[in-house]
Amino acid sequence: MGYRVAVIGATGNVGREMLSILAEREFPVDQVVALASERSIGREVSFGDNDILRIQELASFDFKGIDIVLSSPGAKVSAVHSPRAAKAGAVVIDNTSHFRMDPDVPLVVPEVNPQAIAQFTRKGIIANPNCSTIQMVVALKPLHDLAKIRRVVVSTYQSVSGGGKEAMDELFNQTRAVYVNDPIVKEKFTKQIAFNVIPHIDSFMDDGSTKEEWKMVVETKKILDPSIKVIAHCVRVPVFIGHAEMVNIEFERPISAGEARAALKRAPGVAVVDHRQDEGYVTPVEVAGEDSVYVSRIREDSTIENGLSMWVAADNLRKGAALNTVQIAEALVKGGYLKKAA
Ligand code: 2RA
Repeated sequence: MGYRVAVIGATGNVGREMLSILAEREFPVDQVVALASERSIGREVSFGDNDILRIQELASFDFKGIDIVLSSPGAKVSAVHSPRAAKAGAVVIDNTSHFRMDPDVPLVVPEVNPQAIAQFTRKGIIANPNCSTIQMVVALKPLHDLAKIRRVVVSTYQSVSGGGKEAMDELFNQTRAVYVNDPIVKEKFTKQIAFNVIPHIDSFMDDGSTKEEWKMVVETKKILDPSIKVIAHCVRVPVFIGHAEMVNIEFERPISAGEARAALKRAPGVAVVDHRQDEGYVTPVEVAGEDSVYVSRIREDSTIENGLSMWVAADNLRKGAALNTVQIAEALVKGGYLKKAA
């Protein structure tokens, strides 16, 4: 016997991945409901290899009797429906930016701050961090435990799937257009994304940073340690799935590349592939479909005291989104936080 689970945004990139990971990891379910907006009604999505779920309308869905909600629609939709589901008695794991910085909502990466899960009782909601933050903090945590991080400078190389299905289509269509000499059509991205890179993800803030960059700063502080200083540079690249990050770290005490490599090898959720030779590192194309956060190119930075650099790559739809939400659900079950399955 298992739990009754609802997935909000079930037709999106992350929603479909949530359904597939729930099935793949054999999450104990009695019933799975796939919810989306009115325009998706009648569509079907797969749950595992054998089950097909018909999309139900989110707006009119009654959450009574649902134990867990995994939610990944737009932030405005979550703002309305996640509290509605929590009020009906479900525990909501929300993948939008809406609740992440709410002091009464824990922001959780199970390998980093599992203890925060217990705070879900305040609002019945747990927030899933932004994809680029998740993979970075999984790799930073074992290093912070080793030598206390003072400052992080991160540059991201983010795939278009982070922007949704339309963004993936735009990369595909523009790439094709370049080859057949058709006009480049821009809808989702502000500049051409095919054969280009764009230093702009999400809206601009007053200080000149983008919201994506701001998220990496404030979320890292909330999850890992408020004393860590972070500056982020977030860049969209013409890759379909898999985000990569070049992370430069300043510690309180010296730490060798060897010590860092050993700590990362022991860390949960991390895979180290770091051979100083051709192919001795991992790229986004290779991490698509994988669960781990891959760390490569670990080296000391002699330009600052106690400095280290590393390359971090992960599947943004899995560990950066759907997998992390399912892992939170698993932690809720393991921690005895949910009503015992009937
Ligand atoms: C992106 N951060 O890659 C988003 C997805 N959560 O655009």
